[in-house]
Amino acid sequence: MKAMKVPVNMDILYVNPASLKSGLDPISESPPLNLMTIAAMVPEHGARLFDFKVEEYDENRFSAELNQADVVAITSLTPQIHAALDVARLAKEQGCTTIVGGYHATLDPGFVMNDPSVDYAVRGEGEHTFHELIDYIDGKTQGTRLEDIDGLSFRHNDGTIAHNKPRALECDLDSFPLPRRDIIAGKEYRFMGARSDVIETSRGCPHDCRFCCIVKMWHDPGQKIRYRTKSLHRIVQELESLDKKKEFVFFADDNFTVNPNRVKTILEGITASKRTHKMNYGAQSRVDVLHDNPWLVKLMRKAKFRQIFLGIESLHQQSLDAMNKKHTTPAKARHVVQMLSSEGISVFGGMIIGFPGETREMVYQNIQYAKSLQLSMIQFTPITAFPGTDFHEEMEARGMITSTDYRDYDLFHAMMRTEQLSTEDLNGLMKEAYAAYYLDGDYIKHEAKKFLNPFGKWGWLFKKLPGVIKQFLLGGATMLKEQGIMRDVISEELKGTTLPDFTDNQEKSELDVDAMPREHRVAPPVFLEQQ
Ligand code: B12
Ligand code: SF4
Repeated sequence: MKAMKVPVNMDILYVNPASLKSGLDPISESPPLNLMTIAAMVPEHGARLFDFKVEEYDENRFSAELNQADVVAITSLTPQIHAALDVARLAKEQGCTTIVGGYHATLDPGFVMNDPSVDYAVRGEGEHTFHELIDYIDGKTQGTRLEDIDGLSFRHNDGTIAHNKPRALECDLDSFPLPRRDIIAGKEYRFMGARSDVIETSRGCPHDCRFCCIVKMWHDPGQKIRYRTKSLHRIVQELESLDKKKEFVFFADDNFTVNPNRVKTILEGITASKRTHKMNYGAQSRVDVLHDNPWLVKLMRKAKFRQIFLGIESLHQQSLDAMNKKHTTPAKARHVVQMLSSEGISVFGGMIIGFPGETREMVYQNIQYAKSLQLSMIQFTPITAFPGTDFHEEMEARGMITSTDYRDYDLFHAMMRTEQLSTEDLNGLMKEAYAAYYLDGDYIKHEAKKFLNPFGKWGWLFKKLPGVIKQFLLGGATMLKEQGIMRDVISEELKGTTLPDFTDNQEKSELDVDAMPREHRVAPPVFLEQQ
C-alpha cells in the first residue's frame, strides 16, 4: 500500500460507478454531465474518466488507473451507492483521496461517510464545494479549514464525522465554466443506437411531486431558490460545444418546459441554427404544460425533438392529486400523447405501480390505461421513497419501508409496501406490467405501424431502425428476460380488466399556489430566469 500523497498538480480520476443490474442502462447511455461539470471547475489538474457504463472493467487496468491518481472523485445515484463505495475502497487501497458526490451523498450523507474509505462527501450543488475542497487538498488555500467549506461532510482526526452547513445555490448558472467534454473523448455513448450527449439548460423544478427528490437536491438553505435557468447565449454556446458527430442530445433538465416562452426561444434558436439543427433531441416535460401550450409541440417537431418523457403516473385522479400532480388528468395525458405522436415525437411515459391507496385492481387498470396510450417506451416504477425525502420520512413513520438495501432503490424493485399491497405484490405487479406492455403482441403492432411508414412523420425513426433494434429491442429484451419478465406472468385477472371511462377535462391548468409545497405557500419560491 502506498503512503498518502501530498500533491501539487494533481491527477484526478473521475468515476461513474457500475451499471445497475436492472434499469435503463442497457437501452440508454448518457455521458456523466455531473463529472464533466465539476472537472471544469479545476482545469489546472489532470482529469481522466473511468465510466463503468461504457467501459469494460478489467481489474488490472482499473488498478493502474487508480495507481496514477491522487484524488478519485465518484458520482452516485442512490441505487449505485454500493458500487460507488466499492470503487472508494479500491482507491483507498492505492492511497488516493476519495470524494463522493451526487444524489446519494446529498440525500444520505451519513451513510456515505460511515464507510471509512470515503474521505469527503459533497452534498448538493457540487461546483463550488468541489473547487474549494480541491484547493484545500492541494494546499493552495493556506489557512482555509475544512469546517469553512459549505456543503462538505468530512471526518475529524478522532474519527467523528462533521456535516458542514449546506451550500447556497449559485444564482448565476452562466458563471460556471462549460462542462469538460474532453474527458469523454474516445468513449462511445448511445441512445437507441444513436451517438448521444447531454446538456442542461436549467436546474430544479418549481413543483413538488410527492415521490420526487429534486426539491431536496436543489435546495437553497436561505432563499428557497427552486428553479434557475441559463441564458440563451450560454445554451447556444453549450450546444455548439458538442461533438458534431453526436446524433441525439438529451436535455437533462428536471423539467424542461417550466416556462413555455423560454422554451420557445430555445427551440427557435435550434431550428434557426445550421450547426445544431442536424441533431435530434429529447427532454422531460409535463402533461399539463403541453396540454395548455399545444403550439410548443409543433415547435419541438420543427427543432427535431424526437422523444419527450412524460410522468403519466396513474389513471386514478385520487393518486394524481395525492402525488401533488392535480393538474395532470388521464384525459389530458391521452390528449398530449396523441398530439406528440401525431407530430412524430415518441413518448417515453413513466407510470407508478402501487401508489398508496391503489389496490391490485386499480394497478391493473393503470396497466390497461398505459397500453391504451400506445407509448413508444414506458418505464413502470414501483412506488419508491428515496431517502432524504419527506415521503420517505412519512412512509418510515408508518412502518411501510421494507428494504434498507439501496440496491433495491433502482426503480425496478419494491423497497416498501402500502396498506393495500405487500412488497411481494408490488414486485409481481411490476413483472406483470412489463410483460403485458411489451410482450403481448400489441406493442410490436403499434410500433411497427409507426416504423413502417417511412414517408410519414415517423420517417426519422425508420432510418434509425438498425440501431433501435440492436440497443432498444435486443437490449430491452435481455433486460426483461434477466428480470424474469415473461408472457406467462400475465394473470387472467389483468387480461380481464377493462379500462373505465375517463371523461375529457379541458380545464386550464396554471402553476398555482396549491401546486406548491406547503412551506412555500406563504413565501413564494424564487425563480431565477436569465434572458
Ligand atoms: C440524465 C439522467 C439520467 C441518464 C444518465 C444518468 C447518469 N448517471 O448520468 C440516464 C437516462 C441513463 C439515467 C438513468 C437512471 N436514472 Co437518472 N436522471 C437523469 C437526470 C434527468 C439528469 C442528471 C443530470 O445529468 N443532471 C445534471 C447534473 C449537472 O447534476 P447532478 O448529476 O446532480 O450533479 C451535480 C451534483 O449532484 C454534484 N455531483 C454529482 N456527482 C458528483 C460527484 C462528485 C465527486 C462531486 C464533488 C459532486 C457531484 O455536482 C453536480 C453539479 O452541481 C436526473 C434528474 C435531474 N435533472 O437531475 C435523473 C435522476 C438522477 N435519475 C434517477 C434514477 C433513479 C435513474 C435510474 C436508476 C432509473 C432506472 N431505473 O433506470 C437510472 C440509473 C442509471 C445509472 N446506473 O446511472 C434519479 C436519482 C434518484 C436518486 N436518489 O438517486 C433522478 C434524480 C430522477 C428522479 N427525479 O428521480 N438518468
Ligand atoms: S415535475 Fe418532475 S421534476 Fe418536478 S417535482 Fe414533479 S417529478 Fe420532480
